[in-house]
Amino acid sequence: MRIIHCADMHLDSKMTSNLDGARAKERKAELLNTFTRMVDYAGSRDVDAILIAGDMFDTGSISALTRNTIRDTIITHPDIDFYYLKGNHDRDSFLSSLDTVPDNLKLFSDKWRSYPMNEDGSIILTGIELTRDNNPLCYSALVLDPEAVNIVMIHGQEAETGVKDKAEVISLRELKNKNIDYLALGHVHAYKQGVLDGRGVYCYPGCLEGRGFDETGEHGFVLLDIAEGTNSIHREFVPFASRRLYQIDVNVSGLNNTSSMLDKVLKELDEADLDPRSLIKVVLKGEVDIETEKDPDYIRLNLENRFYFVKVDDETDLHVDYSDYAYDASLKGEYVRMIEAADDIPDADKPEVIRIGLKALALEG
Ligand SMILES: [Mn+2]
Repeated sequence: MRIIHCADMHLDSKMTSNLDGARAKERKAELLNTFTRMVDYAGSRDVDAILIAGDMFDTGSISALTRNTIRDTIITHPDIDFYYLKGNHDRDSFLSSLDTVPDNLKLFSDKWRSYPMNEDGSIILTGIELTRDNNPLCYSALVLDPEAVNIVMIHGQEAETGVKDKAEVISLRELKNKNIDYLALGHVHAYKQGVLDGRGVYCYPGCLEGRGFDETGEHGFVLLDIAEGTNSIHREFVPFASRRLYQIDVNVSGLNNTSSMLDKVLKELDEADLDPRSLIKVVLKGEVDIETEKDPDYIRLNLENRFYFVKVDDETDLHVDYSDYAYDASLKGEYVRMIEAADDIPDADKPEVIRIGLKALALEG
C-alpha cells in the first residue's frame, strides 16, 4: 500500500510579504497547483491514500477557486482516500461549503478516530485534532492494536513533554510504547524525522511550497510504501515544490565599492548554480570600511532578471580605522577625531555616526 503524507499547504496565503500584487497572485495559484500536481502524481503511481496532517488552508477565508479546485480534485480521484485532519490554521469553512462530504474524504475530530486503510484492516490510521481541552488528556485514551501497522496523525509542535494549556504541543513521551509505527505530523514547515521509540518513528513532511525566506530549500511530501503482510514501512521524502527559496550570504569584508561587491555576489551565485525560477535573498555580510561606497539596490537591479525574485539585504558592519584620520588636518579628520573622543556616544554607534557625518560633509563640500 502506498500513502502520501503531506501537511501545511497553507492554501490562499497572501504571499505579499516579498512579492508585488501580480506575482503574489501567481505564487498563490502555484501553491494550489502544487497540491493538484501531487494528487496527479498519486494517481499515476498507484498511491492509495493521501494524509493531510493539518493547515491545508491558511485562514478561514477561502477563495472560490481554491474551494472548488480542492473539492473537484478529491471527487475526480475516487480511488484515492483523502484523510484530512484540521490544523491550528484550518477553520470549518471548506467543509461547511460542501453540500455532501465525498465518500473518499475522511475527517477527524477532537476525539481519537480510527480508519482501517486497507481491505483486511491490517493498516490502521488513527488521528485527533488537538484542542486546549483534549490535550494533554488525549494520550491515555489512545489504544492501538499491537498486531496492526499503526499510523497516527496529529497536528502540532513535537516536544519531549506536553505544555499545560497549549493546544498545539505534542508530547512525544506520552506517545512512546503505544504501538505506533509511523507518527504522521504536521505544523513544522521543514522536513523533519526522528525515532519515537523502539518500534516507531515520527515525521513532519514540511510545507509543500516554501512561502517566505524562513522556508528555504527543498519542500515536498513523504511517500510511504508498506509491504502488506509485513510491518515494514519504506519512507522517502519527495521534493515537489514548483519553486525554491534560497538565502545566499556573501562576505564582502574589505571590498570598498559596489561593483566589486556585485562581482563577488555574481561569482557566489554562479557557484551555487540555482534554478532561475527560484526566489533569492542575498545578504551582504562582513565588515566594511566607513568610506566604502555600497549600493544594495544597484546590486539587486543587476540580479533582478536572473531569478523570479531577488532581494538584497545589507547586514554588513562598519569599520573605522581611526589611525587613517589621526593626522588628517581637513574638516573630515577633525570630525572623525571629535566623534572618536565623544564620551556620550557608545563606541558601537560611532561608525554609523561617522558615516552619516562624512556623507553630509561630502555633500556640502
Ligand atoms: Mn500549524
